[in-house]
Amino acid sequence: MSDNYQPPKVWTWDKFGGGAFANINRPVSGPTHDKTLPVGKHPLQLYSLGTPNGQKVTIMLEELLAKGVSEAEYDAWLIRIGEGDQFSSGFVEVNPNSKIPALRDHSTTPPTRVFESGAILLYLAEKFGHFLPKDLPGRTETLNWLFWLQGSAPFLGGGFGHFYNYAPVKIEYAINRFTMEAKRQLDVLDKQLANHKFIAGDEYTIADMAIWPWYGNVVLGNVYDAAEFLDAGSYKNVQRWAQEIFARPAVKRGRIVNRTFGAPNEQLHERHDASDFDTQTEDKRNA
Ligand SMILES: N[C@@H](CCC(=O)N[C@@H](CS)C(=O)NCC(=O)O)C(=O)O
Repeated sequence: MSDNYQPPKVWTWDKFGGGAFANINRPVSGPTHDKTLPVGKHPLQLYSLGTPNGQKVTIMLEELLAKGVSEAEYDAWLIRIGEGDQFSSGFVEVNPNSKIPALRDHSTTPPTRVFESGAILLYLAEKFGHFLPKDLPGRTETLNWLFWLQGSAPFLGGGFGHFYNYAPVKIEYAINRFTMEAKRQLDVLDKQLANHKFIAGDEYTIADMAIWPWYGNVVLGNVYDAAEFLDAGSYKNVQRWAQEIFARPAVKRGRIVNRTFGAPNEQLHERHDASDFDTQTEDKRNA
Protein backbone atom coordinates (compact mmCIF):
# COMPACT_ATOMS: atom_id res chain seq x y z
CA MET A 1 0.00 0.00 0.00
CA SER A 2 1.45 3.39 -0.91
CA ASP A 3 0.64 7.04 -0.12
CA ASN A 4 0.69 8.09 -3.76
CA TYR A 5 -1.29 5.28 -5.41
CA GLN A 6 -2.39 5.91 -8.99
CA PRO A 7 -5.16 3.55 -10.19
CA PRO A 8 -4.08 1.46 -13.22
CA LYS A 9 -6.16 1.51 -16.42
CA VAL A 10 -7.81 -1.79 -15.52
CA TRP A 11 -8.14 -2.99 -11.94
CA THR A 12 -6.87 -6.49 -11.20
CA TRP A 13 -7.53 -8.59 -8.13
CA ASP A 14 -4.68 -8.59 -5.62
CA LYS A 15 -5.49 -11.55 -3.40
CA PHE A 16 -2.98 -10.44 -0.84
CA GLY A 17 -4.36 -6.92 -0.41
CA GLY A 18 -4.42 -7.28 3.37
CA GLY A 19 -6.80 -5.81 5.94
CA ALA A 20 -9.76 -7.23 7.81
CA PHE A 21 -12.01 -9.38 5.59
CA ALA A 22 -9.33 -9.57 2.85
CA ASN A 23 -9.51 -13.36 2.95
CA ILE A 24 -13.26 -13.42 2.23
CA ASN A 25 -13.62 -10.54 -0.23
CA ARG A 26 -13.85 -11.54 -3.88
CA PRO A 27 -14.79 -9.56 -7.00
CA VAL A 28 -17.12 -12.34 -8.21
CA SER A 29 -20.34 -13.85 -6.85
CA GLY A 30 -21.56 -17.43 -6.57
CA PRO A 31 -20.60 -20.51 -4.57
CA THR A 32 -17.03 -21.58 -3.84
CA HIS A 33 -17.93 -25.05 -2.56
CA ASP A 34 -20.76 -27.60 -2.44
CA LYS A 35 -22.52 -27.88 0.88
CA THR A 36 -26.18 -28.08 1.77
CA LEU A 37 -27.62 -26.09 4.66
CA PRO A 38 -28.93 -27.85 7.77
CA VAL A 39 -32.70 -27.78 8.39
CA GLY A 40 -34.14 -27.97 11.90
CA LYS A 41 -37.57 -28.69 13.32
CA HIS A 42 -39.26 -25.28 12.93
CA PRO A 43 -40.80 -23.81 9.75
CA LEU A 44 -38.51 -20.75 9.98
CA GLN A 45 -34.86 -21.55 9.28
CA LEU A 46 -32.47 -18.64 9.79
CA TYR A 47 -28.87 -18.68 8.57
CA SER A 48 -27.04 -15.82 10.21
CA LEU A 49 -24.37 -14.30 12.43
CA GLY A 50 -24.84 -11.90 15.36
CA THR A 51 -23.65 -8.74 13.57
CA PRO A 52 -26.00 -5.72 13.51
CA ASN A 53 -27.64 -7.01 10.31
CA GLY A 54 -28.14 -10.41 11.92
CA GLN A 55 -29.41 -8.94 15.20
CA LYS A 56 -32.28 -7.17 13.41
CA VAL A 57 -33.92 -10.48 12.54
CA THR A 58 -33.31 -12.36 15.78
CA ILE A 59 -34.66 -9.36 17.74
CA MET A 60 -37.80 -9.41 15.55
CA LEU A 61 -38.28 -13.16 16.02
CA GLU A 62 -37.83 -12.89 19.79
CA GLU A 63 -40.26 -9.94 19.90
CA LEU A 64 -42.85 -11.97 17.97
CA LEU A 65 -42.43 -14.90 20.36
CA ALA A 66 -42.71 -12.52 23.33
CA LYS A 67 -46.08 -11.42 21.89
CA GLY A 68 -47.21 -15.04 21.96
CA VAL A 69 -46.80 -15.75 18.22
CA SER A 70 -45.70 -19.36 18.59
CA GLU A 71 -45.50 -19.84 14.78
CA ALA A 72 -42.43 -17.58 14.89
CA GLU A 73 -40.38 -20.33 16.58
CA TYR A 74 -37.17 -20.68 14.64
CA ASP A 75 -33.88 -22.46 14.20
CA ALA A 76 -30.92 -20.06 13.96
CA TRP A 77 -27.89 -21.65 12.31
CA LEU A 78 -24.47 -20.08 12.52
CA ILE A 79 -22.86 -18.81 9.32
CA ARG A 80 -19.22 -17.98 10.00
CA ILE A 81 -18.56 -15.35 7.33
CA GLY A 82 -14.86 -15.14 8.25
CA GLU A 83 -14.58 -18.79 7.20
CA GLY A 84 -16.55 -18.35 3.95
CA ASP A 85 -19.76 -20.23 4.95
CA GLN A 86 -21.78 -17.66 2.97
CA PHE A 87 -20.23 -19.04 -0.22
CA SER A 88 -21.55 -22.58 0.17
CA SER A 89 -23.90 -23.77 -2.61
CA GLY A 90 -26.69 -24.12 -0.03
CA PHE A 91 -26.33 -20.58 1.26
CA VAL A 92 -26.13 -19.09 -2.24
CA GLU A 93 -29.45 -20.82 -3.05
CA VAL A 94 -31.08 -18.86 -0.21
CA ASN A 95 -29.16 -15.63 -0.86
CA PRO A 96 -27.39 -15.17 -4.21
CA ASN A 97 -25.70 -12.12 -2.65
CA SER A 98 -23.81 -14.29 -0.09
CA LYS A 99 -24.52 -12.11 2.93
CA ILE A 100 -26.16 -12.91 6.24
CA PRO A 101 -28.95 -12.88 7.31
CA ALA A 102 -30.93 -15.28 5.10
CA LEU A 103 -34.21 -16.99 5.94
CA ARG A 104 -36.15 -19.88 4.51
CA ASP A 105 -39.79 -20.30 5.44
CA HIS A 106 -40.81 -23.96 5.13
CA SER A 107 -44.44 -23.26 6.03
CA THR A 108 -45.10 -22.40 2.37
CA THR A 109 -45.03 -24.81 -0.60
CA PRO A 110 -42.48 -24.54 -2.01
CA PRO A 111 -40.47 -22.95 0.82
CA THR A 112 -39.99 -19.18 0.50
CA ARG A 113 -36.49 -17.74 0.54
CA VAL A 114 -36.04 -14.25 2.00
CA PHE A 115 -32.79 -12.32 1.87
CA GLU A 116 -31.80 -8.73 2.77
CA SER A 117 -32.47 -8.00 6.43
CA GLY A 118 -34.98 -5.25 5.62
CA ALA A 119 -36.97 -7.63 3.40
CA ILE A 120 -36.89 -10.26 6.16
CA LEU A 121 -38.26 -7.79 8.73
CA LEU A 122 -41.03 -6.78 6.33
CA TYR A 123 -41.84 -10.41 5.49
CA LEU A 124 -42.15 -11.39 9.15
CA ALA A 125 -44.16 -8.25 10.01
CA GLU A 126 -46.63 -8.98 7.19
CA LYS A 127 -46.76 -12.72 7.80
CA PHE A 128 -47.59 -12.37 11.50
CA GLY A 129 -49.32 -8.96 11.50
CA HIS A 130 -47.16 -7.22 14.09
CA PHE A 131 -44.71 -4.31 14.38
CA LEU A 132 -45.87 -2.63 11.14
CA PRO A 133 -48.79 -0.20 11.51
CA LYS A 134 -51.85 -1.20 9.47
CA ASP A 135 -52.90 2.34 8.52
CA LEU A 136 -51.25 3.64 5.33
CA PRO A 137 -49.61 6.75 6.84
CA GLY A 138 -48.20 4.77 9.79
CA ARG A 139 -47.02 1.95 7.54
CA THR A 140 -45.41 4.44 5.15
CA GLU A 141 -43.55 6.27 7.92
CA THR A 142 -42.25 2.93 9.24
CA LEU A 143 -41.06 1.93 5.77
CA ASN A 144 -39.50 5.38 5.26
CA TRP A 145 -37.23 4.65 8.23
CA LEU A 146 -36.65 1.01 7.36
CA PHE A 147 -35.43 2.01 3.89
CA TRP A 148 -33.49 4.93 5.41
CA LEU A 149 -31.61 2.42 7.55
CA GLN A 150 -30.89 0.05 4.69
CA GLY A 151 -29.40 2.93 2.70
CA SER A 152 -27.62 4.66 5.60
CA ALA A 153 -26.04 1.82 7.58
CA PRO A 154 -23.41 1.00 4.92
CA PHE A 155 -21.97 4.50 5.48
CA LEU A 156 -21.83 3.81 9.22
CA GLY A 157 -20.51 0.23 9.00
CA GLY A 158 -18.73 -0.07 5.67
CA GLY A 159 -17.58 3.55 5.78
CA PHE A 160 -17.06 4.89 9.29
CA GLY A 161 -16.68 1.57 11.17
CA HIS A 162 -14.37 0.15 8.53
CA PHE A 163 -11.96 3.07 8.28
CA TYR A 164 -12.05 4.03 11.99
CA ASN A 165 -11.79 0.52 13.37
CA TYR A 166 -10.86 -2.21 10.88
CA ALA A 167 -8.68 -0.71 8.12
CA PRO A 168 -4.98 -1.66 8.37
CA VAL A 169 -4.02 2.04 8.07
CA LYS A 170 -5.71 5.11 9.56
CA ILE A 171 -6.56 7.30 6.55
CA GLU A 172 -7.49 10.78 7.75
CA TYR A 173 -9.43 11.65 4.60
CA ALA A 174 -11.62 8.53 4.81
CA ILE A 175 -12.16 8.82 8.57
CA ASN A 176 -13.15 12.49 8.25
CA ARG A 177 -15.49 11.81 5.36
CA PHE A 178 -17.37 8.98 7.05
CA THR A 179 -17.33 10.53 10.54
CA MET A 180 -19.03 13.57 9.05
CA GLU A 181 -21.73 11.34 7.57
CA ALA A 182 -22.12 9.15 10.68
CA LYS A 183 -22.61 12.25 12.85
CA ARG A 184 -25.05 13.76 10.37
CA GLN A 185 -27.09 10.54 10.45
CA LEU A 186 -27.04 10.49 14.27
CA ASP A 187 -28.32 14.07 14.20
CA VAL A 188 -31.16 13.06 11.86
CA LEU A 189 -32.18 10.36 14.34
CA ASP A 190 -31.76 12.68 17.32
CA LYS A 191 -34.10 15.26 15.81
CA GLN A 192 -36.69 12.60 14.93
CA LEU A 193 -36.54 11.10 18.42
CA ALA A 194 -36.89 14.53 20.07
CA ASN A 195 -40.62 14.46 19.24
CA HIS A 196 -41.30 10.76 18.94
CA LYS A 197 -41.10 7.94 21.47
CA PHE A 198 -40.05 5.48 18.79
CA ILE A 199 -38.51 6.06 15.37
CA ALA A 200 -41.75 6.03 13.38
CA GLY A 201 -44.02 7.48 16.08
CA ASP A 202 -45.73 6.16 19.21
CA GLU A 203 -45.45 2.50 18.18
CA TYR A 204 -42.44 0.22 18.45
CA THR A 205 -41.93 -1.12 14.91
CA ILE A 206 -39.56 -2.93 12.58
CA ALA A 207 -37.93 0.48 11.98
CA ASP A 208 -36.67 0.48 15.59
CA MET A 209 -35.53 -3.13 15.23
CA ALA A 210 -33.57 -2.25 12.09
CA ILE A 211 -32.00 0.95 13.40
CA TRP A 212 -31.15 -0.05 16.97
CA PRO A 213 -28.54 -2.74 16.12
CA TRP A 214 -26.57 -0.10 14.18
CA TYR A 215 -27.05 3.33 15.72
CA GLY A 216 -28.21 2.12 19.16
CA ASN A 217 -25.17 -0.12 19.50
CA VAL A 218 -22.86 2.71 18.40
CA VAL A 219 -24.16 5.26 20.94
CA LEU A 220 -24.16 2.64 23.71
CA GLY A 221 -20.50 1.94 22.91
CA ASN A 222 -21.15 -1.68 21.92
CA VAL A 223 -19.45 -1.48 18.49
CA TYR A 224 -16.34 0.14 16.99
CA ASP A 225 -15.34 1.54 20.42
CA ALA A 226 -16.29 4.90 18.96
CA ALA A 227 -18.81 6.40 21.40
CA GLU A 228 -16.32 8.96 22.73
CA PHE A 229 -14.88 9.78 19.28
CA LEU A 230 -18.39 10.47 17.95
CA ASP A 231 -19.38 12.36 21.13
CA ALA A 232 -22.28 9.92 21.34
CA GLY A 233 -23.46 11.35 24.68
CA SER A 234 -24.48 14.56 22.94
CA TYR A 235 -27.24 12.75 21.01
CA LYS A 236 -29.51 12.77 24.06
CA ASN A 237 -32.67 11.54 22.34
CA VAL A 238 -30.86 8.70 20.58
CA GLN A 239 -29.34 7.74 23.96
CA ARG A 240 -32.76 7.70 25.65
CA TRP A 241 -34.26 5.58 22.88
CA ALA A 242 -31.25 3.24 22.66
CA GLN A 243 -31.40 2.51 26.39
CA GLU A 244 -35.17 1.94 26.33
CA ILE A 245 -34.86 -0.56 23.48
CA PHE A 246 -31.88 -2.26 25.12
CA ALA A 247 -33.99 -2.83 28.26
CA ARG A 248 -36.51 -4.99 26.36
CA PRO A 249 -36.12 -8.70 27.25
CA ALA A 250 -36.64 -9.78 23.61
CA VAL A 251 -33.83 -7.45 22.51
CA LYS A 252 -31.54 -8.85 25.19
CA ARG A 253 -32.24 -12.35 23.85
CA GLY A 254 -32.20 -11.51 20.13
CA ARG A 255 -28.90 -9.63 20.19
CA ILE A 256 -26.93 -12.62 21.43
CA VAL A 257 -28.23 -15.21 18.95
CA ASN A 258 -25.54 -16.39 16.49
CA ARG A 259 -23.07 -14.11 18.23
CA THR A 260 -19.48 -15.35 18.25
CA PHE A 261 -17.76 -12.34 19.82
CA GLY A 262 -18.02 -10.34 23.03
CA ALA A 263 -18.47 -11.67 26.56
CA PRO A 264 -19.11 -15.45 26.71
CA ASN A 265 -22.52 -14.94 28.39
CA GLU A 266 -23.52 -12.78 25.40
CA GLN A 267 -22.95 -15.51 22.84
CA LEU A 268 -25.53 -18.07 21.83
CA HIS A 269 -23.99 -19.62 18.74
CA GLU A 270 -27.11 -21.46 17.63
CA ARG A 271 -30.70 -21.25 18.77
CA HIS A 272 -33.16 -24.08 18.19
CA ASP A 273 -35.44 -23.74 21.19
CA ALA A 274 -36.45 -21.03 23.68
CA SER A 275 -34.77 -23.05 26.43
CA ASP A 276 -31.38 -22.61 24.70
CA PHE A 277 -31.10 -19.21 26.40
CA ASP A 278 -31.36 -20.84 29.86
CA THR A 279 -28.83 -23.54 29.01
CA GLN A 280 -26.45 -20.96 27.59
CA THR A 281 -26.63 -18.74 30.67
CA GLU A 282 -26.29 -21.77 32.96
CA ASP A 283 -23.28 -23.14 31.01
CA LYS A 284 -21.46 -19.82 31.08
CA ARG A 285 -22.19 -19.32 34.78
CA ASN A 286 -20.66 -22.68 35.51
CA ALA A 287 -17.74 -22.22 33.10
N1 LIG B 1 -27.88 -5.26 2.83
C1 LIG B 1 -27.61 -6.51 3.47
C2 LIG B 1 -26.25 -6.45 4.10
C3 LIG B 1 -25.88 -7.75 4.75
C4 LIG B 1 -24.39 -7.78 5.11
O1 LIG B 1 -23.64 -6.89 4.75
N2 LIG B 1 -23.98 -8.86 5.79
C5 LIG B 1 -22.57 -9.02 6.14
C6 LIG B 1 -22.41 -9.21 7.64
S1 LIG B 1 -23.09 -7.86 8.54
C7 LIG B 1 -22.04 -10.27 5.46
O2 LIG B 1 -22.70 -11.28 5.41
N3 LIG B 1 -20.81 -10.21 4.94
C8 LIG B 1 -20.18 -11.33 4.34
C9 LIG B 1 -19.45 -10.98 3.08
O3 LIG B 1 -19.46 -9.79 2.70
O4 LIG B 1 -18.90 -11.89 2.47
C10 LIG B 1 -28.70 -6.78 4.52
O5 LIG B 1 -29.21 -5.82 5.10
O6 LIG B 1 -29.05 -7.96 4.73
